[in-house]
Amino acid sequence: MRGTSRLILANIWVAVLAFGAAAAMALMQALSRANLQVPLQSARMYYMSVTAHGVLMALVFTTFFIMALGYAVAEQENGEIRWPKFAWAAFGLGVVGVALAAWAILTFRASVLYTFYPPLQAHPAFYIGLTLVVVASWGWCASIIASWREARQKNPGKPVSLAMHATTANAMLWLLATVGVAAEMLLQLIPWSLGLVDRIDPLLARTLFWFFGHPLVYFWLLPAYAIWYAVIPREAGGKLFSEPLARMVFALFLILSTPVGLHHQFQDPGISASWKLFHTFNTMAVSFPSLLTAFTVVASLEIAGRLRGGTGLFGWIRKLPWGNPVVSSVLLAGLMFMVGGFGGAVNAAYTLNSVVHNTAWIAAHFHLTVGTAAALTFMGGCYWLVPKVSGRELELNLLAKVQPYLWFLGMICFSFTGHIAGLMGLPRRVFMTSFGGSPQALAWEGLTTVSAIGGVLLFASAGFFVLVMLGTLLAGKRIPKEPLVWAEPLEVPVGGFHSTVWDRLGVWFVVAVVLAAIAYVGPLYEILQLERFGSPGFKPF
Ligand code: HAS
Ligand code: CU
Repeated sequence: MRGTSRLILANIWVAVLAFGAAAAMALMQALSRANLQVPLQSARMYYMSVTAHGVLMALVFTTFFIMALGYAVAEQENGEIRWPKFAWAAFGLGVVGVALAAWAILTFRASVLYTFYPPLQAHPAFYIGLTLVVVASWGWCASIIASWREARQKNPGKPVSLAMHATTANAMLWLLATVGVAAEMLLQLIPWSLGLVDRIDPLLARTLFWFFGHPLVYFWLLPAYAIWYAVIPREAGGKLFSEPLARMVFALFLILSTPVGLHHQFQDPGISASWKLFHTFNTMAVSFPSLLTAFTVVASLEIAGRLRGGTGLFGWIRKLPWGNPVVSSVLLAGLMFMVGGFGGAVNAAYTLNSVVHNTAWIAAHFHLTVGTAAALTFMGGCYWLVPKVSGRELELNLLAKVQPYLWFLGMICFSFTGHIAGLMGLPRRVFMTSFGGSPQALAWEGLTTVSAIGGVLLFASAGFFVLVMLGTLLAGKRIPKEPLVWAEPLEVPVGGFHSTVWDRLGVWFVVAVVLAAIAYVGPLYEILQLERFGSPGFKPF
């Protein structure tokens, strides 16, 4: 097996194992929130579990899959990745980081949830571990950006593939985003958890966190979009509707992903309404490339459906290969994202946000976005990528076929009820929802029960995915390895201003840095002007 394939599969292994462990945690939580008895149930167990679930799913599964996909794209582009030894070292560092953080969480030393807001305080190993994962991901960024530069230098005047363009935009976005969390870790959380300082400023920490936390959601989304644009049209038997439009989408995400973080802090005091409004405008702007994606990807699917003999206004939808799990996972992920994206627009409106903030609505929102648009696409992406890279046939095909549908059904039960219960006032992140049998709690009892059924279906789906991956990686029938082949555009772009301007990612990165600075210098200045008392750490669980 060639070196890069090993590196890709090593990343996939970490992703799959983290996903399996996190899925088991989730089952317990869904049952607990429906007030059903689960073994070892307690608040302490619940908050440990929610932390493990959030960190392993949202930070470990995603990041390691994204790194695997990125290396595969870069290898396809140039025949090899740049700085492979360095990339291996980064992988090793990432694994050490995950092990440290997982140790702290599983030994009840870090029940601070995946947003690790102070003044909840964790063991230093948790913060240091996650910081190592971030540093490791910088190694990935360096290798990807160097590979992108090499591709451009080798073929001057010729654009890199759309998949490479998307991956590079994502690496740049990530470099900018992680500045926020690195500052929070190094200047605040790590010294405070080590006892070097005894107080912390939660508002400053939250602001640095969300500088990172919003672009983080696009760091998850962009690889999914890369698959939607560059893989799915071909897999479905069609062509990409417009390549220049797709290139523009990724550049727009690079520019607009960061100056929006305050939409997570609408309810925080100490930040003026005008800055919140500025971030609201930017949030609406960053929804635009997703609307473009809905248009372009659905148009590409329509081409596929019609080439397969579909007729009439909607007849093409039936003709799509719904039995191919690579395609069905994306079709179902996209359908759910239509709802999740709509919910995002609700969140982003200040007044509506005050209704839904910190309710079950938010957890429902992000299970449709990162939990389905991204995660389900990544599972479909594994079915597509792993056989090609490992030279092993996909095993347990039937399970793979059923798995996306189970996820879809499970998420409908889990998420739709979560949205409704959230509107009724059910808080997010509470461990029992009965509130001593209050009348309000009786009203959402039916909903949390359906949600728990959703949890069971999701757990089954997750189990199927893990089985398919283990079967394939360990015992799949040997087949020749295959290169990654990207979807062809309907019309080959003929160059010109619109086709090339979006390829200048270096320039767009600079624009992104400037815009992020404009959006954050003011609020940070305001926060630092406030009289600050700071808080000691709390470890309630
Ligand atoms: Fe969000 C909270 C606003 C998108 C993730 N979001 C969260 C949290 C997470 C998250 C994890 O403004 C919770 C954080 C926490 O723990 O506190 N979000 C938005 C907006 C968008 C959005 C405006 N979010 C995402 C994505 C995520 C994600 C993407 C992860 C991957 N979100 C918010 C706000 C909050 C928030 C506030 C804070 C709330 C609070 O108070 O705490 C937009 O980017 C959405 C744009 C999307 C669309 C949909 C386009 C539809 C497409 C589907 C095409 C269909 C196909 C299928 C391909 C406009 C592209 C075709 C099928 C056939 C059969 C034909
Ligand atoms: Cu956000």
